[in-house]
Amino acid sequence: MTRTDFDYVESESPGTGRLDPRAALTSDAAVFSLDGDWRFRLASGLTDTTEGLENPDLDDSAWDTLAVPSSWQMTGLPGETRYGAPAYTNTVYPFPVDPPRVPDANPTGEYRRTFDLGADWPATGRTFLRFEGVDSCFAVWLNGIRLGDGKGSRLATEFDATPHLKAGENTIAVRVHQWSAASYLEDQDMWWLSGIYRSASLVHRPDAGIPDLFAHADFDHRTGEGTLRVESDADGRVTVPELGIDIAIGESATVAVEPWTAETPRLYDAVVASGTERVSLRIGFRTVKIEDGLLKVNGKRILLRGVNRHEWDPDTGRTLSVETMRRDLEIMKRHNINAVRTSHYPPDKRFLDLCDELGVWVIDECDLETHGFVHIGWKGNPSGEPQWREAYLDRMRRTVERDKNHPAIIMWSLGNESHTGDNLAAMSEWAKGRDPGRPIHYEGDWDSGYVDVYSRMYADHAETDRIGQKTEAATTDPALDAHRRDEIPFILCEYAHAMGNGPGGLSEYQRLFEQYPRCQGGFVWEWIDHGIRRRNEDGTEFFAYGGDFGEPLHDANFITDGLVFPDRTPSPGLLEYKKVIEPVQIAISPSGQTVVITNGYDFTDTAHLRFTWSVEDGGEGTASGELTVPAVAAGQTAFVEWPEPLRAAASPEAAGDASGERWVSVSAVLVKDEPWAEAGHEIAWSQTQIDGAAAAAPTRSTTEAVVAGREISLGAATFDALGRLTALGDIAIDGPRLDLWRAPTDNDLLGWGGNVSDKWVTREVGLDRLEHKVLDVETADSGLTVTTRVGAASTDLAMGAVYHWSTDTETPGRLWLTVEITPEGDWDFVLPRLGLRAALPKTLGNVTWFGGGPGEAYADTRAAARVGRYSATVAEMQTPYVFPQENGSRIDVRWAKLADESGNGLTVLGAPDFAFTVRPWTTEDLAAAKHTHDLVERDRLYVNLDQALQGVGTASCGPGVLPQHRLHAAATSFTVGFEVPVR
Ligand code: IPT
Repeated sequence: MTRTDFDYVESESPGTGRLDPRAALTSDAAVFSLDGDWRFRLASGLTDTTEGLENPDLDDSAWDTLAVPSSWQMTGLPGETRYGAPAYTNTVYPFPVDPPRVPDANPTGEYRRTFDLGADWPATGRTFLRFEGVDSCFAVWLNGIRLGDGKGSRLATEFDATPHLKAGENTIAVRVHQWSAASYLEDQDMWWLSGIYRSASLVHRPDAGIPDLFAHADFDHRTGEGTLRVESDADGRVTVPELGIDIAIGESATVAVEPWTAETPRLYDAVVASGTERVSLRIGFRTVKIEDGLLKVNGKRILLRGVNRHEWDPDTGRTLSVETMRRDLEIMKRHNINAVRTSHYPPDKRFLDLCDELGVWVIDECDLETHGFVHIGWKGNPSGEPQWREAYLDRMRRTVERDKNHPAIIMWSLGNESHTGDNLAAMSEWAKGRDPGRPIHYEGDWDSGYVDVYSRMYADHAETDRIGQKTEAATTDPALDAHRRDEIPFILCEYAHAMGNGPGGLSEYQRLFEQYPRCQGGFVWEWIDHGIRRRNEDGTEFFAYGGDFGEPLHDANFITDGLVFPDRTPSPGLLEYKKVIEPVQIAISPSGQTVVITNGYDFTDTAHLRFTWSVEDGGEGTASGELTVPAVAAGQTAFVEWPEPLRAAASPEAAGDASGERWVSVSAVLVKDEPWAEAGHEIAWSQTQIDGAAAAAPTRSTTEAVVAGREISLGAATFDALGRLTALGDIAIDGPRLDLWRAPTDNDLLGWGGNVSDKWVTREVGLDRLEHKVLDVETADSGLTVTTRVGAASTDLAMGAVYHWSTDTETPGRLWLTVEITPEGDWDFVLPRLGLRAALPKTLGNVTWFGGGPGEAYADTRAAARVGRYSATVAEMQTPYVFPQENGSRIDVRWAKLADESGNGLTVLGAPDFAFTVRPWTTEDLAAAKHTHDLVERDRLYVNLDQALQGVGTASCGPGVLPQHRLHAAATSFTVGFEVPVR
C-alpha cells in the first residue's frame, strides 16, 4: 500500500466509481440488506491500516464485530466507549484548517463481511451496492476488487456491484475514514461521529426496470384539479387506481383531487410499472410558488410553525430507528408544529416518508456547512473556491435526486453557514433547473441573489418588525434590494434558541408573524438536546455534552439546546411553543358572554375539533360541557354565545364558597383519533377569570410580639434574637430573607450579539453572596419589625430590607410579612429575582398550589401557564436541564401548601400572588452543578417566594430579554402570608 492509495481521502473530489444519484424508490425489485454485524477493526491512521483488507482470504476471525448501521464512537455507551469517543464542536474544526489536508491521526474503521445473495437472486439485470450514509469518507471493495470511493456523510452513494458478484459467498470490505477533505464541508454544530451509520444494502436493478423517476403532482387551487406527470427514462405506465389514472410515463393526467397540505396530508397510492419492475409511490398533489412576495402552497400563504431537526438518539447518535423518527413527528404534531428544516443535511430517507404521511412542511437541506472558516475570516472558504465546485454540485444533486418525490418538501436548502460564493450560486442554479417546482432557501445569501426567500437566523424582534414593514436596511448589492424587499417572503430559518431554560420571547415573535404577511414564520433552534447517555462512577445515568469525553477543544453544553430533552421528554419550552403557535385562537368574553374562535389554520376548517368549556371555582371544577361551534373556515372567525349551562354555571348565584376566584376555560380538542394523537388531544385553549377577588387580603391584628430571652414570639411564630423566623407552630424554618440571585441559565451566561452577561451573572456585584446585617429589631403591639441592610463583600451597593411581621385578625396560625425594599447605590443592572428564600423540613415534599401551572413559567415564557389547582412532589417540580440551572418557578401563585405524607404542613399565601420555587437543594448547589447527577438532595427544602423574576430571553444565541420582561431594582414592597394549623 502506498500513500497514493489514499489520495481520495484528501481530494476535493466527491468520489469515484459511483453511480448517478437517483430517487429513493420503493420497488418490488429484490433488496438484500447488509445491516447487521460486520467484522471491524479501528486503525489509528492511514499507516496503521490493514494490508489486503479487500482480500477475501484475509483472516479477520480475531476482529471485533460492529453493527451496521452505527457510529463506532457510540459503541459501549452508556458505559465506556470502545472505539474512540464522540467529540463536540460547534463551529471550530477540530483539526488545523489546511484544506484539503486532514491530520495523520485519522481514525479509520475497517469493515468486512461476507454474504450470499442466495439462489433466488435474479440472474439478469444489475445489482447496485447502496450506502444510505457513511461518515465521512470511504472506499469499497467487493471480492477483492475496488468499486470506488465516496464522500458526503448524509447522502446516499451507489456502486455497480454486478461485474464482481459471485454465486455463493461474496466478501465486501469498506474502509471508513473519520477525517477527509469532505470534513471541511461537514462542519455542522453536532458531535463528530463516524462509520457506516445508516443502512447498507444490495439492490437489484432489473433490465428494463425503473431506475429513477420524478413524479410531478401539481394542484390547481382554482379548478381543484391535480395534474400528474411522471418523468423517467424508463418505459412504463403510471396508475393511480383511486383517481382512475392510467397513463404512460411522460404523459400527464388532470383530474379532481384532494390536495396535499401539511394539515391534510392526503396521499394517493400510485404504481409506476415497466414490464419488469413495479415502483410504489405515494402521491401528494400540491403546488409551491413564490407569488406576490409570498410563499404560497396551493394558492395560499402558509405560516411556518417550525423546528430545526437534527437526527439524534442519546444511545445511538445519528442512527435512528424508524420508530424514533415517527415519535419525533408525533411529538411535533401534538405540539402544533407544522414544519421541519432538516438541519443541516438530508435526513434518513424514511423520515421523509413519514413527513408525507403525517403532514409537515419540510425544508430539505443539503449536507453542507463550512462554518469553521469564519474563524479565519472566511479565507479559502470552499464556497468560493473552484476546486470545490464539483463537490458542492454533487451534494446538491444527491439531495434533490434522492428526495424529489416527496410532497412534504416545499423548498430545497443549499446548506447552512457556508458564507457566500459562486459554488452556492451554482447549486441554486442547478436545483432550479432540475426542479422548477420548489423554491431555493439558503440563509447565508442575505442579498438574496440566488435564493427565493429572504432567510435569516436570530434576527431580533425589532429587526423582524422592520422586515415585516419592509423598512429593513438595504441589501449590500443595491440592484437586489427591490427584489428582496418586494418580491420574496421572509422566514427565520432559526430563531428562539431553546438552550436550557427558555426560549423567552416566543409570543412576541408570533405576533409579528401574524401581523406581517411577509413574515411567514420560522423554525425554532432546535428540536432535541444532543445529550449522550452515560453513566458516572456510581452508575448514575446522565446526559453527556461537549468536554465529557475529554475533547481538548469543545463547545460544552451548546449541544443541548433542544425543545425536547435527549430522551425526548418535552421541555417546558416545547409546551410554551405549543401554546404560542396554537392554530386556533379562542377569546372568552365574560361581559358579552361569547367565545370568539379564530381559525389560524391555513387550509382546514375546524370541523376536526370539538370545543369544550368548564368552570372552575378556586381550582375545583364545578361544571363543564360542550360548546357548539360551526365549522370555522381557515382564516375566519366565529362568535359563539355561551350556552345556557355555561351561563348558569358562571352566574354569581352559582359561586361556591371556595377561594373566590372563578375561571371559565374553553378547549379545542380532536374529535377523532389522528395518526399522531388520540381523540380528545388538546390543540388550543383559553381561560378567563369571571369572578371573585384575588387571594385573601391581609387583615393584620395587633398581637404583640413578645421577647423571651433570646427568642421572640408572635402568634404561632418564633424568631431568633435577630428577628429571623425559626419556627411556625412546630415546623422548623430558616426564616425568609431577601434573595436576589438565581443559578444562571444558559441564556444568562452566554451573551450573544452584544448581549454581554449582566453584572450579577459575572458575580461582580455579589448577589450570590449577600450578607444580611440586622440594624434594628423592634417589637411592638403591631407585631415585629426587623430592619436590615443587605449587601455583598467588596461593594457598597445595598438593599434596605425592612420586614414587618404581624398576625391575622381572623385566622389563628396565620402570619403576614410585608417586606419593604429600598435600593441604595447605582443598581445599573437587572436583578435575576426579587423575593424571599427560606428553608423548610424535608418532610414537606408534597405540594399543592393554586396559580399558574402545571409547569414552570417566567415573565417571557408564560403563555402555557394555566391558572388552576395543581399537586406535585418537590421532585416532580424540578426541570432536569442537562446543564443544571434556574428552573421550576411557578408563576402567579395565590397559595401553595407544602405538606408531609399525612397532609400536615405550611401554607404560603400571596397578596395577591407570588412566583414559587421549591427545591431539594440550594441555588448554590444548582449553580455549581455541571450535570444532573451533581445535584444531591439535602435534608431541607429550599423555597423561593418571589415578587418577580427577570425573564429568560434567548441570549445564548439570539436576543436577550425584551425590555418589558426585565427586572430592575426599584423601591418596592410585597407581602406574603404563612399559615400553619393551630392546635
Ligand atoms: C447557528 C447554526 O446554524 C446552528 O447550526 C447552531 O449552531 C446555532 O447557530 C446555535 O445553536 S449559527 C450562529 C452563528 C447563529
